[in-house]
Amino acid sequence: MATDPPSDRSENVTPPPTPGGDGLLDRTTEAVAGVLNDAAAGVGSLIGGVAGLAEGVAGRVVRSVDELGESTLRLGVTGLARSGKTVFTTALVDHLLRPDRLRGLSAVAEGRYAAAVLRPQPDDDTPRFDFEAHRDAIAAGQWPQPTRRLSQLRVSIRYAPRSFWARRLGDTRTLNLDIVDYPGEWLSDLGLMALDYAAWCRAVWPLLDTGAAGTEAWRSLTRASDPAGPQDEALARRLADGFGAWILAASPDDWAVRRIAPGRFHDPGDLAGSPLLTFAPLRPDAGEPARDSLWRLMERRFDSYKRYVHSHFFKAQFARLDRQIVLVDLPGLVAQGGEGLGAFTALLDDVLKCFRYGRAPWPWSLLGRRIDRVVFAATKADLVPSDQHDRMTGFLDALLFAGMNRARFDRAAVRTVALAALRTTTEQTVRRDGAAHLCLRGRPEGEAGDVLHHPGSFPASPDHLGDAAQFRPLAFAPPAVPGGGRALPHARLDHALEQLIGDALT
Ligand SMILES: Nc1nc2c(ncn2[C@@H]2O[C@H](COP(=O)(O)OP(=O)(O)OP(=O)(O)O)[C@@H](O)[C@H]2O)c(=O)[nH]1
Ligand SMILES: [Mg+2]
Repeated sequence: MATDPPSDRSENVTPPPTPGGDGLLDRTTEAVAGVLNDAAAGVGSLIGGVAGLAEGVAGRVVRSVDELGESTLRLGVTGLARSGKTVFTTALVDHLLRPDRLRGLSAVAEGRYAAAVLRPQPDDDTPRFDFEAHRDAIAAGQWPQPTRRLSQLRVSIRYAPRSFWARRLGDTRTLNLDIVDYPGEWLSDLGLMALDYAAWCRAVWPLLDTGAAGTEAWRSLTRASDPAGPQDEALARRLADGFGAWILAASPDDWAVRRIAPGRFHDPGDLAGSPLLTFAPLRPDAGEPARDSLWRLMERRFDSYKRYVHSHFFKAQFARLDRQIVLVDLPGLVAQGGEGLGAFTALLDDVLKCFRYGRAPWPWSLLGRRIDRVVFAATKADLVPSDQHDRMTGFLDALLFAGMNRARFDRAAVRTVALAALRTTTEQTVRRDGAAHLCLRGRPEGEAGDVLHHPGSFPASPDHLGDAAQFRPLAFAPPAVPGGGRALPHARLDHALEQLIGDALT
């Protein structure tokens, strides 16, 4: 509904920031029109350029059927830290349990979706996804705590098949959907799998010049350590601890470091202090060090680490996934100015290689070729007015162009979508100076009341990141839980779900 522009006294309007302005507090409404016009102009050409990219051709339903006649599908949910995995998984399960907002899922739209329940998960050695605790946090108006480990939950869905005759015979079926939430950082180990210790050291070495303040001592120690020296455990420990601190001190968008960082150094969990994580890079030009050298000790542990992540994660979990959603916090990435985007894209490209069909090169071929549907989702789309959502997907399409093209060639269905697992804002059209502007209304985190806000213009493509100074999203708190047992608000979560599991419910 169109409304008159609110006055500064009666409403808290946040128009888009202007370069050089004071960002969120800048109330220059003319800037709204300029930025929106710019958005409209850029988006058409971009969408034209990427149309059809995400077309998938996989038609086969990958699922196993057990002795009860129930089928099972394993869905992986991943993304880098804070990309929205826990909120997405919580919202997804909540919607499956009360599907009144899942009209984009064909089984719901066609009246074939009966009900879903939570059931014990199949893998006793995997932590359970704590759905109830995360749902309670959201209901209390808070975001869930960070997680950083793999967890799993089984949702069993009862549905009627699409076939007319099966329905006439009263046939209903059960799909066990096993959702596996795991840190995207672990996928950076895929790159490691292809390297031996010497090649890894050569990849890390040029990055030693860049490093956050406080890591100089470790960098000097690393440069000074003699690879041919004795197997000194205390030195190995100091080098490994310093290496871990260097990784953690790297800027969150230093994707070059993230790519070569062994995934478990980010969050060692049970592996903290174990020999598996007591390795670090050494000078890669040391020739052929002796068997009892520091180099050989590090090399052995590097190999043990690779074996561990291969058997405990890639083989035990990753290779068993049928479908995958990768969450990307695009508003966050763009708001940070997109620094390091090249290496981030390379990481996403590595992720896409894992899902390749056909001629997957080693080490990806070791992982099996099970996944045939991948959705890359630009999350937190509720922080961007919906008239700019095409820009978000266009941006993601452009980032993934090469990888998606290759995956499509290899007959995997790869899609991109802009979604909000939990919509924290509603939209309101504000008219000013004869122009209509779509603004967001929501409660900023830590504040009591709602504000009306415009985040500015989302850049039309990675090439337009220079314009990103004009984009400033606001962090909103979770919305109040709707009454009457209704499901939480979302944006396009049902469309992503249809891409991921729609065919398994037919
Ligand atoms: N507006 C909005 N914010 C979201 C949404 N999903 C996540 N967020 C924000 O992103 C933060 C991280 O979300 P999580 O779901 O905890 O992210 P994660 O990927 O599980 O993070 P780790 O467990 O730390 O790896 C939340 O605390 C929210 O601030 C969403 O749908 N909309
Ligand atoms: Mg989490």
